[in-house]
Amino acid sequence: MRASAASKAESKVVSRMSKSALLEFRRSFQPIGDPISHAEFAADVRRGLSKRGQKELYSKYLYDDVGSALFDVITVLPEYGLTRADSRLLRKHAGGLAKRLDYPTLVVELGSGSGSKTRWILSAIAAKNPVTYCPVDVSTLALENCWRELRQLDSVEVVPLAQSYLDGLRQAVQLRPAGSPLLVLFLGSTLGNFNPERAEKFMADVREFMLPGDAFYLSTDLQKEIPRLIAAYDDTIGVTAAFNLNLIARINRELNADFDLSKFAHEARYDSNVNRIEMHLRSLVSQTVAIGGDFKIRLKRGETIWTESSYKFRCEDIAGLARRTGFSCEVQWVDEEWPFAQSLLRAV
Ligand code: AVJ
Repeated sequence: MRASAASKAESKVVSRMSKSALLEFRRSFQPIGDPISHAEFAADVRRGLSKRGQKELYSKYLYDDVGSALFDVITVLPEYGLTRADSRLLRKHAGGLAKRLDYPTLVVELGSGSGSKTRWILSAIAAKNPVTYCPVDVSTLALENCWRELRQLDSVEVVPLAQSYLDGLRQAVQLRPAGSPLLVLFLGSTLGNFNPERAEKFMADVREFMLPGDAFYLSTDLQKEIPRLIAAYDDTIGVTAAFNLNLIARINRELNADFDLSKFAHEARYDSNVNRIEMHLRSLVSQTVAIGGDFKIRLKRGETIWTESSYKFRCEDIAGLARRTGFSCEVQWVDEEWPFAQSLLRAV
């Protein structure tokens, strides 16, 4: 079947661990993996900032420890309805979901962050069966918070993976007991950070690691009134601005750059042709920035660096995406207060 891509990807794993070795990590916080190399970060920053047209930085780099902590603050802002909608839906449907999926013994969460939403589904499963939970995240601080929080649940074994999504998933599926179902969680509408082609490729890649009957539980933010969306990404006390600016502060810290943060402004805009929020950092003056001693970029006054896209979906978009990537959409739930969907996709 779909083994070719999976085994090709497999060869990239540097250190593979046996199941018993993996489970040994449970006593102290010792995440497996090393998410992003310094060299890769440096190369991506150079490439993105030397583009001749729109300059660009990958949104995954927003989430160092500082960025992840700022994102945790964003999730409790009144303007940012996504996380509360996600939690409400999970809380409401956790019991039904656990039962429908027949109490999976392995739950993998891609981009767990501090894992606060996941408590509901894990405890619903663990009430019936012991479960291994593998949170995958590039922020070790977020992972540690997640581990500390969720390891307290009875019958839940937490195995934190500090890796990119697909590397983490590849590692995690090795823990699946033969013949038992797998649940993969991708919450928070993180799929919306990928452009449509990448989102589809990502879903197909995830599918490669799954078997027919396994479940993929996906959260996505839905299209809604534009002013509401803009407010969610440009809050009045400036937390999202700090979250965005932290990206260039991180480049200063880690790549020895000299971005002057006071010469940049956070900007959130909505492109209604493609239904996405974009975050940018706008250069307030004409300026030159040095990165790491041997690399300089010039920014015109008013020019922007594009730092994130957050696509907004319709329910039927998700069902279509599922169908094209080897899943069927079994149920969909939508929050009443903040249009937001959770979809249960079944690997076919
Ligand atoms: C964590 C990716 C879901 O796109 O809404 C929040 C990140 N960016 N505010 C999103 C984010 C600005 C967030 N996700």
